[in-house]
Amino acid sequence: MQIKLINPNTTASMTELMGEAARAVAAPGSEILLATSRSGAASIEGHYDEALSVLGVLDQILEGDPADAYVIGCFGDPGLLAAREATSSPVFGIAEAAMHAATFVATSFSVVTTLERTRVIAEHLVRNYGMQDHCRRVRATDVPVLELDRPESNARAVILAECEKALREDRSEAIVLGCAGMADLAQFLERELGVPVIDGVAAAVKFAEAIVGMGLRTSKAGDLAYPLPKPYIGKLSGYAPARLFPANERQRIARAAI
Ligand code: 2AL
Repeated sequence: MQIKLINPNTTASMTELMGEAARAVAAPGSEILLATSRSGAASIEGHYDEALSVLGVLDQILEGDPADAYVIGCFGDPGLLAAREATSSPVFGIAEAAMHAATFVATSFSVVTTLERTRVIAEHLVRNYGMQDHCRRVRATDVPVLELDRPESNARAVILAECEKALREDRSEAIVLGCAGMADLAQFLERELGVPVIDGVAAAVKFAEAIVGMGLRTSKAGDLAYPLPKPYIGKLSGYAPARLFPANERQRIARAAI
């Protein structure tokens, strides 16, 4: 199966880092296709960055042959529900996947994320995903996303110290990593901390394999149906559902018939 891993930020080295984490856990029959957004911010660290990243994510879903599943590799899960509308292939956000994975191996977890200003984004997701009973706290480290990508930075030590505080002060039993750029830290942190440390990229890939393996697709019976055809104007006229979705669906039907 083909799983397309989309980095909603435009930093290609971060896509490669996520790709390594994805391929390390992927089953032999899974092909991980890497895609870096071609529009938007170098790193996503706030509501504005995040809102503007959604078009780049949708571009990656709408172009080319459909993948069997998509993973949105940013902890804000930008555009997750819009992406689920745009395709019937299952779409996974790394925050949603990581939080669900954590509940299978611990009754409580803490999220350790990047900047203080992004903490509220993760807190909103905790509520949206009904994880309030499991997530003890979302902790910020004030490590900027692009620092995670610099080998000489002290990000690793700062994140480890915050995880240790989480276990001590929150009494959490697992850590959810709150940024795709932390994907390469999971094993190191797990060794140091002695509790499950969940990277959402790996979790999302494994959930994708499971859901596709079960033959499940996104329901088109309700709010996740293809967007209603209507005119869009201005810069976004090319995104008009009337233009995109009939063609997209024909492509899918043709592919399914092969
Ligand atoms: C992220 C992430 O995963 N990628 C990015 O650019 N920003 N999330 C975060 N909390 O900083």
